[in-house]
Amino acid sequence: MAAHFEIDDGFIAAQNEKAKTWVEEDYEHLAKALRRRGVDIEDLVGKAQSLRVAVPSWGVGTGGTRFARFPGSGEPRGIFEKLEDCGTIFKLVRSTPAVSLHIPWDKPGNADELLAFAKARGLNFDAMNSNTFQDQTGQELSYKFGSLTHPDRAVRNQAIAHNIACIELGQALGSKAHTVWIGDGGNFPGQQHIRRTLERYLESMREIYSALPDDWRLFIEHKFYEPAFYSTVINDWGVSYHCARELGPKAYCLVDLGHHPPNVNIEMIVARLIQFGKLAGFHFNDSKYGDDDLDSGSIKPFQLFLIFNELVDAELHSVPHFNPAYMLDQSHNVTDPIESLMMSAVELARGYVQAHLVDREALSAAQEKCDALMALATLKQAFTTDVAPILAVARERAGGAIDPIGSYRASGYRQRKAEERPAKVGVAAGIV
Ligand code: RM4
Ligand code: MN
Ligand code: MN
Repeated sequence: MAAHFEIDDGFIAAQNEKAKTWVEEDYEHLAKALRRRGVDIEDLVGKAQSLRVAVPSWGVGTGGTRFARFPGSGEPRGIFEKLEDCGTIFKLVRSTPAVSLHIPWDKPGNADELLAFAKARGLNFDAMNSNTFQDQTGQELSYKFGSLTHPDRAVRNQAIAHNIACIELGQALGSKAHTVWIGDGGNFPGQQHIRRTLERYLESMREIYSALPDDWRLFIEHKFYEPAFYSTVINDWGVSYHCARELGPKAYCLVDLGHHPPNVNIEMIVARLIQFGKLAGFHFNDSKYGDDDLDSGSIKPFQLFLIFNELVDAELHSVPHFNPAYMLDQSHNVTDPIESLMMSAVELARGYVQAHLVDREALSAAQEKCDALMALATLKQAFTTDVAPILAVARERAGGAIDPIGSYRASGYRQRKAEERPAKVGVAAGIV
């Protein structure tokens, strides 16, 4: 592959130089304010630097809706170009060294070559994702009426084999987890036998589970509707939890924020899964109506904070089996995906740092005294603290950008990619 444009570290440092004065001023001011609250700002910088968020390979392409997709210029045309963009995000925000692959969308011709390409950019591979919600060219049997739960055993076998192949590829790439999300479900009442489909799911998943290496985890992702509009087989966290328990200790429940009906209390679900030792991790995004796949923190930032509040509480209490994997799962239909993913990674770090700011003694005291107002006020104090200087300093010290989006725009990356990557006719990157 010919040399492709990359943002160099010197450019980021020069951009940072321009912003340094305000960052230092704001950082000092915040350090003083936090000191009054008994908080050492340096601890929070350390926390911000410790948060790791994986980027979905499919998120760097422009997404679309069932109505249309409006391609962006210079978008990646294959897995190597997707990794280039992931490398750029990582360079600027420093919290996203891992990439999650979707198979067969990202199936490499040669796994070693892909691994070397990723390594050269400081990237590694997070959870693998299988795709049995779509038919591929040349595929023998159709998933139109289901995959792991299809009435025909031959279709189920094909879907099982695909999942096992994903795990094998993941082993070659150094991944340690496999995520299964199926589109299986019904569009009409009566279309599917509700209990039987779940029995078939478990039977199929047992085979996949048995192909899992010892140090791997299997993530079950639930979703209450779509593409099936009446019922889905793994419709909510309760079903997911049941299946994870049935399968065994390597199976966990993954929470995609957009996979719940509007107004569901997601932080409650998170707390319960933590309590039961079965939280796999997250597909972060935000939503207003359904699986909108909007940017994290764009619609309900307080909800994002409340989720992190549960996560930090579990971290501080060293809850057994608590080892959540964080990933973004978003569809960028009208923004530059690189900008959205960077902003979202920053939003997660913001929620995480703010959750570390919660005065847990005060919160606990308010809870014990049944002081509802003070409990909320304690959370609000953390949530309303502007931690932007902490996040900026954390990035800068790690070699990233004080202002990731400003620096990205100033670098002209997208324009350069538009020249390097003339659009392919009919390219189908992004979420369908
Ligand atoms: C699904 C689900 C999966 C993702 C696909 C593309 O709604 O969120 O995690 O892999 O979309
Ligand atoms: Mn998801
Ligand atoms: Mn989804």
